[in-house]
Amino acid sequence: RRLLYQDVGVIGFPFSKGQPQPGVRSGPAAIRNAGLIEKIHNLERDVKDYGDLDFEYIADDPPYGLIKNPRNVGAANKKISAAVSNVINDNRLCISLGGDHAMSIGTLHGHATARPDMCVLWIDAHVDINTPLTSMTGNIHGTPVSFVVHELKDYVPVLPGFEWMNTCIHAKDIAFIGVRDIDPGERYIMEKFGLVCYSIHDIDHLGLVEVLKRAMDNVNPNRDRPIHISFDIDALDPLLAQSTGTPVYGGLTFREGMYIVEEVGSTGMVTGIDMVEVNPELGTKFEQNVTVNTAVDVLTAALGKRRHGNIPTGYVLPKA
Ligand code: NNH
Ligand code: MN
Ligand code: MN
Repeated sequence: RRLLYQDVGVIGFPFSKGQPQPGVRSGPAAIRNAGLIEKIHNLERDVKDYGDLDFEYIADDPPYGLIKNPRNVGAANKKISAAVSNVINDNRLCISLGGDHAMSIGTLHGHATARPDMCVLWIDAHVDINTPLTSMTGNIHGTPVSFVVHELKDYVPVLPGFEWMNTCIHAKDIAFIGVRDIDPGERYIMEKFGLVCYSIHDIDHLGLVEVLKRAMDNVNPNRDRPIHISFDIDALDPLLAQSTGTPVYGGLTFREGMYIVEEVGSTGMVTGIDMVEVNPELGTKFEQNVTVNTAVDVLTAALGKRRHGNIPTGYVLPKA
């Protein structure tokens, strides 16, 4: 299958202001230390490491209603958006390493700036579509989708720090998979705007093969649009991803997670991937290793590593 972008760019966003646990800042370093760049290189794809963005700290950042750190999160996402569109404009598939999920305001905005025809698969235990006014926690990582969907524009106030921002996708351009923890306001928004959501219940009922086929038919019926996969590690079961801020029991198995990214990756249309909410400071050392290694496995599978094996190029079969 021809790939829309053969070459890969990796960029790290050591960012934690969208939720209260600072350790998620170490996600990009842990994922790199587990050998991500080398493993992508081994897939015979050119890979460029753009390094980590650093974010200036805004000391005077009082909450907006319940919402914490609006200026820090807004300013960081402005930089994230520019960084992601820069990678994609270099004709590279952009891998964004997080960092908490608030950074996907910027990754989606930047991706849509470079590729306005892109669509989104949001793989998460949560739907992250609280508005700043429905959020019960005040953590922006529970709200990123509300900032980017055109149809929600009238329901999302312009937070301090977000003046630069505009909405960039339609409600019909995003599908959620793996959901099992949704707030009342989020459920209401999903119904009102007809957002497509496949919960863990749907996977139990229909099977993942059917769920993924339906999700792709919803957002990308002709398989001709660039795809952004926003992968929250908490989509996976806590057995695999205990080192994350809000684990929820009964998640995707390792095999289900791998199947999703292998299948979507094999369309050749993936142009952006977020790997978020990996917090290498939570859990035991064993749990940290399992979580980080699973994140790397998901990313390499999305880029073409196949469990049935990849045909080696230039292989010479030794003759007897
Ligand atoms: N829905 C909750 C909130 O808005 C939890 C969100 N937590 C996440 N999202 N990890 O992926 O705060
Ligand atoms: Mn999330
Ligand atoms: Mn989540």
